[in-house]
Amino acid sequence: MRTSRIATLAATAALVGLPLAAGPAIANAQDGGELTAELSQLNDSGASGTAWAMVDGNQVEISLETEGLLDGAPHAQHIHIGGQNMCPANDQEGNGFEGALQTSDGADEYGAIAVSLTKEPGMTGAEHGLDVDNFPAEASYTYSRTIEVSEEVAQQIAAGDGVVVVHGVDHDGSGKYDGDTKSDLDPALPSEATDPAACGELNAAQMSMPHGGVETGGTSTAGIEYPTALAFGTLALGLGGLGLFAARRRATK
Ligand SMILES: [Cu+2]
Repeated sequence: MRTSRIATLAATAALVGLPLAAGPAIANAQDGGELTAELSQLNDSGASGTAWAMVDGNQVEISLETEGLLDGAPHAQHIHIGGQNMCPANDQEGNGFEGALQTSDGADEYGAIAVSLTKEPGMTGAEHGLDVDNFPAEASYTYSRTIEVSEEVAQQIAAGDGVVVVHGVDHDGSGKYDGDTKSDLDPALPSEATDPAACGELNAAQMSMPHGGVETGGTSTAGIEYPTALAFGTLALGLGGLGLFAARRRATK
Protein backbone atom coordinates (compact mmCIF):
# COMPACT_ATOMS: atom_id res chain seq x y z
CA MET A 1 0.00 0.00 0.00
CA ARG A 2 2.64 2.48 1.13
CA THR A 3 5.00 1.53 -1.73
CA SER A 4 2.37 1.93 -4.43
CA ARG A 5 1.42 5.35 -3.04
CA ILE A 6 5.00 6.55 -3.24
CA ALA A 7 5.26 5.24 -6.79
CA THR A 8 2.15 7.20 -7.74
CA LEU A 9 3.56 10.35 -6.15
CA ALA A 10 6.80 10.02 -8.07
CA ALA A 11 4.95 9.54 -11.34
CA THR A 12 2.79 12.61 -10.66
CA ALA A 13 5.82 14.71 -9.78
CA ALA A 14 7.56 13.61 -12.98
CA LEU A 15 4.54 14.77 -15.00
CA VAL A 16 4.60 18.12 -13.22
CA GLY A 17 8.31 18.48 -13.98
CA LEU A 18 8.08 17.90 -17.72
CA PRO A 19 6.56 21.19 -18.95
CA LEU A 20 8.91 23.17 -16.69
CA ALA A 21 11.93 21.39 -18.13
CA ALA A 22 10.99 22.58 -21.64
CA GLY A 23 10.94 26.23 -20.52
CA PRO A 24 14.64 27.17 -20.43
CA ALA A 25 15.35 25.67 -23.88
CA ILE A 26 12.65 27.81 -25.52
CA ALA A 27 13.87 30.98 -23.80
CA ASN A 28 17.37 30.20 -25.04
CA ALA A 29 16.26 29.92 -28.68
CA GLN A 30 14.83 33.45 -28.49
CA ASP A 31 18.25 34.77 -27.53
CA GLY A 32 19.63 33.78 -30.92
CA GLY A 33 19.87 30.02 -30.86
CA GLU A 34 20.12 27.57 -33.66
CA LEU A 35 17.05 26.20 -35.41
CA THR A 36 16.50 23.21 -37.67
CA ALA A 37 13.72 21.94 -39.87
CA GLU A 38 13.15 18.54 -41.43
CA LEU A 39 11.41 19.15 -44.73
CA SER A 40 8.93 16.56 -45.89
CA GLN A 41 6.89 16.30 -49.05
CA LEU A 42 3.62 18.05 -49.83
CA ASN A 43 1.49 17.10 -52.81
CA ASP A 44 3.20 13.68 -52.99
CA SER A 45 6.13 15.48 -54.62
CA GLY A 46 8.72 13.01 -53.35
CA ALA A 47 10.85 15.96 -52.19
CA SER A 48 12.57 16.20 -48.83
CA GLY A 49 15.26 18.25 -47.17
CA THR A 50 16.82 19.77 -44.11
CA ALA A 51 17.18 23.41 -43.09
CA TRP A 52 19.35 25.05 -40.44
CA ALA A 53 19.00 28.64 -39.29
CA MET A 54 20.80 30.86 -36.83
CA VAL A 55 19.37 34.21 -35.76
CA ASP A 56 21.79 36.91 -34.64
CA GLY A 57 20.16 40.31 -34.15
CA ASN A 58 18.30 40.91 -37.41
CA GLN A 59 20.61 38.61 -39.41
CA VAL A 60 19.39 35.15 -40.28
CA GLU A 61 21.97 32.66 -41.48
CA ILE A 62 20.15 29.87 -43.27
CA SER A 63 21.26 26.69 -44.99
CA LEU A 64 19.07 24.32 -46.89
CA GLU A 65 19.64 20.90 -48.46
CA THR A 66 16.99 19.42 -50.69
CA GLU A 67 16.43 16.35 -52.81
CA GLY A 68 13.73 14.82 -54.96
CA LEU A 69 12.58 18.03 -56.65
CA LEU A 70 11.88 18.52 -60.35
CA ASP A 71 15.25 18.98 -62.07
CA GLY A 72 15.89 21.97 -64.32
CA ALA A 73 12.99 24.05 -63.01
CA PRO A 74 13.20 26.95 -60.53
CA HIS A 75 12.14 26.23 -56.97
CA ALA A 76 10.79 29.27 -55.18
CA GLN A 77 11.65 28.89 -51.51
CA HIS A 78 10.64 30.99 -48.56
CA ILE A 79 10.37 31.26 -44.83
CA HIS A 80 6.66 31.58 -44.17
CA ILE A 81 5.35 33.00 -40.88
CA GLY A 82 1.78 33.07 -39.62
CA GLY A 83 -1.24 30.81 -39.59
CA GLN A 84 -0.47 28.03 -37.14
CA ASN A 85 3.28 28.20 -37.93
CA MET A 86 3.16 24.61 -39.09
CA CYS A 87 3.13 22.48 -42.23
CA PRO A 88 0.00 21.07 -43.88
CA ALA A 89 -0.23 17.29 -44.12
CA ASN A 90 1.09 15.65 -47.29
CA ASP A 91 -2.40 14.38 -48.12
CA GLN A 92 -4.13 17.72 -47.50
CA GLU A 93 -6.17 18.65 -50.57
CA GLY A 94 -6.51 22.07 -52.13
CA ASN A 95 -7.87 23.93 -55.13
CA GLY A 96 -5.21 22.87 -57.62
CA PHE A 97 -4.74 20.17 -60.26
CA GLU A 98 -6.78 17.12 -59.25
CA GLY A 99 -7.10 18.49 -55.72
CA ALA A 100 -3.46 19.54 -55.40
CA LEU A 101 -2.57 21.88 -52.57
CA GLN A 102 -1.80 25.33 -53.95
CA THR A 103 0.32 27.78 -52.01
CA SER A 104 -2.65 29.75 -50.65
CA ASP A 105 -4.40 26.51 -49.60
CA GLY A 106 -1.70 26.04 -46.96
CA ALA A 107 -1.82 29.59 -45.60
CA ASP A 108 -3.92 28.59 -42.58
CA GLU A 109 -1.06 26.31 -41.59
CA TYR A 110 2.13 28.15 -42.62
CA GLY A 111 0.99 31.76 -43.05
CA ALA A 112 2.38 34.15 -45.64
CA ILE A 113 5.81 34.56 -47.24
CA ALA A 114 8.06 36.48 -44.83
CA VAL A 115 11.52 35.90 -46.37
CA SER A 116 12.37 34.93 -49.96
CA LEU A 117 15.32 32.55 -49.99
CA THR A 118 16.78 33.78 -53.28
CA LYS A 119 20.38 33.37 -54.38
CA GLU A 120 22.60 36.43 -54.87
CA PRO A 121 21.85 38.94 -56.29
CA GLY A 122 18.16 38.31 -55.64
CA MET A 123 16.33 40.40 -53.08
CA THR A 124 14.94 38.61 -50.03
CA GLY A 125 11.78 40.50 -49.09
CA ALA A 126 8.34 38.92 -49.20
CA GLU A 127 7.59 40.82 -52.43
CA HIS A 128 10.39 38.89 -54.18
CA GLY A 129 8.74 35.55 -53.56
CA LEU A 130 8.50 34.70 -57.26
CA ASP A 131 11.92 35.92 -58.43
CA VAL A 132 12.29 32.75 -60.51
CA ASP A 133 15.64 33.81 -62.01
CA ASN A 134 17.28 33.69 -58.60
CA PHE A 135 15.98 30.46 -57.12
CA PRO A 136 17.77 27.10 -57.28
CA ALA A 137 16.67 24.99 -60.24
CA GLU A 138 18.03 21.51 -59.53
CA ALA A 139 16.48 18.33 -58.17
CA SER A 140 18.92 18.35 -55.26
CA TYR A 141 20.77 21.41 -54.09
CA THR A 142 22.49 23.09 -51.19
CA TYR A 143 21.60 26.68 -50.44
CA SER A 144 23.21 29.00 -47.95
CA ARG A 145 22.79 32.70 -47.33
CA THR A 146 22.85 35.24 -44.53
CA ILE A 147 19.83 37.50 -44.83
CA GLU A 148 18.93 40.73 -43.09
CA VAL A 149 15.34 40.76 -41.91
CA SER A 150 13.22 43.07 -39.77
CA GLU A 151 13.54 42.82 -36.02
CA GLU A 152 10.02 41.42 -35.82
CA VAL A 153 10.73 38.68 -38.37
CA ALA A 154 14.02 37.82 -36.63
CA GLN A 155 12.22 37.43 -33.32
CA GLN A 156 9.47 35.33 -34.86
CA ILE A 157 11.97 33.00 -36.52
CA ALA A 158 14.00 32.72 -33.30
CA ALA A 159 10.80 31.91 -31.42
CA GLY A 160 10.14 28.96 -33.74
CA ASP A 161 7.42 30.55 -35.86
CA GLY A 162 9.23 30.14 -39.20
CA VAL A 163 8.22 27.47 -41.70
CA VAL A 164 10.47 26.70 -44.69
CA VAL A 165 8.49 25.97 -47.86
CA VAL A 166 10.02 24.88 -51.18
CA HIS A 167 7.75 25.21 -54.21
CA GLY A 168 7.40 23.64 -57.65
CA VAL A 169 5.73 20.28 -58.30
CA ASP A 170 5.49 18.34 -61.56
CA HIS A 171 2.06 16.83 -60.87
CA ASP A 172 1.61 15.23 -64.31
CA GLY A 173 5.18 13.97 -64.61
CA SER A 174 5.81 15.84 -67.86
CA GLY A 175 9.28 16.93 -66.76
CA LYS A 176 8.42 20.61 -66.69
CA TYR A 177 6.00 23.10 -65.21
CA ASP A 178 2.90 23.06 -67.41
CA GLY A 179 -0.81 22.27 -67.37
CA ASP A 180 -3.97 24.32 -67.59
CA THR A 181 -4.24 25.17 -63.88
CA LYS A 182 -2.83 28.63 -63.27
CA SER A 183 -0.83 29.62 -60.21
CA ASP A 184 -2.79 31.15 -57.38
CA LEU A 185 0.18 33.50 -56.84
CA ASP A 186 0.68 34.61 -60.45
CA PRO A 187 -1.79 33.64 -63.21
CA ALA A 188 1.03 34.02 -65.74
CA LEU A 189 2.62 30.88 -64.28
CA PRO A 190 1.33 27.31 -64.32
CA SER A 191 0.27 26.23 -60.84
CA GLU A 192 2.95 23.52 -60.94
CA ALA A 193 5.59 26.28 -60.73
CA THR A 194 4.37 27.50 -57.36
CA ASP A 195 2.55 24.60 -55.67
CA PRO A 196 4.34 23.63 -52.44
CA ALA A 197 6.66 20.62 -52.78
CA ALA A 198 8.26 20.38 -49.34
CA CYS A 199 7.74 21.95 -45.95
CA GLY A 200 9.49 22.00 -42.58
CA GLU A 201 8.96 23.85 -39.31
CA LEU A 202 12.01 25.69 -37.91
CA ASN A 203 12.35 24.71 -34.28
CA ALA A 204 15.13 24.91 -31.67
CA ALA A 205 18.02 22.82 -32.96
CA GLN A 206 18.22 19.07 -32.51
CA MET A 207 21.42 18.91 -34.58
CA SER A 208 24.17 21.30 -35.54
CA MET A 209 24.60 23.36 -38.70
CA PRO A 210 26.99 21.53 -41.02
CA HIS A 211 29.38 24.47 -41.34
CA GLY A 212 30.34 27.72 -39.62
CA GLY A 213 30.67 27.88 -35.84
CA VAL A 214 29.42 24.39 -35.19
CA GLU A 215 32.08 23.57 -32.60
CA THR A 216 31.84 26.87 -30.72
CA GLY A 217 28.46 28.59 -30.49
CA GLY A 218 26.04 25.78 -31.14
CA THR A 219 27.64 23.05 -29.10
CA SER A 220 28.56 25.12 -26.05
CA THR A 221 25.09 26.72 -25.93
CA ALA A 222 23.47 23.32 -26.05
CA GLY A 223 25.86 22.13 -23.37
CA ILE A 224 24.76 24.89 -21.02
CA GLU A 225 21.03 24.84 -21.65
CA TYR A 226 20.50 21.12 -21.26
CA PRO A 227 21.80 20.80 -17.67
CA THR A 228 19.77 23.93 -16.82
CA ALA A 229 16.65 22.25 -18.13
CA LEU A 230 17.52 19.12 -16.18
CA ALA A 231 18.10 21.13 -13.00
CA PHE A 232 14.72 22.84 -13.37
CA GLY A 233 13.08 19.49 -13.98
CA THR A 234 14.75 17.94 -10.94
CA LEU A 235 13.80 20.94 -8.80
CA ALA A 236 10.19 20.73 -9.96
CA LEU A 237 10.16 17.01 -9.29
CA GLY A 238 11.53 17.59 -5.80
CA LEU A 239 9.06 20.37 -5.00
CA GLY A 240 6.18 18.39 -6.47
CA GLY A 241 7.10 15.41 -4.35
CA LEU A 242 7.41 17.52 -1.18
CA GLY A 243 4.08 19.20 -1.79
CA LEU A 244 2.28 15.92 -2.28
CA PHE A 245 3.95 14.38 0.77
CA ALA A 246 2.95 17.40 2.87
CA ALA A 247 -0.64 17.09 1.68
CA ARG A 248 -0.62 13.39 2.52
CA ARG A 249 0.78 14.04 5.99
CA ARG A 250 -1.94 16.58 6.67
CA ALA A 251 -4.56 14.15 5.43
CA THR A 252 -3.33 11.35 7.73
CA LYS A 253 -3.39 13.62 10.82
CU1 LIG B 1 6.68 29.84 -50.07
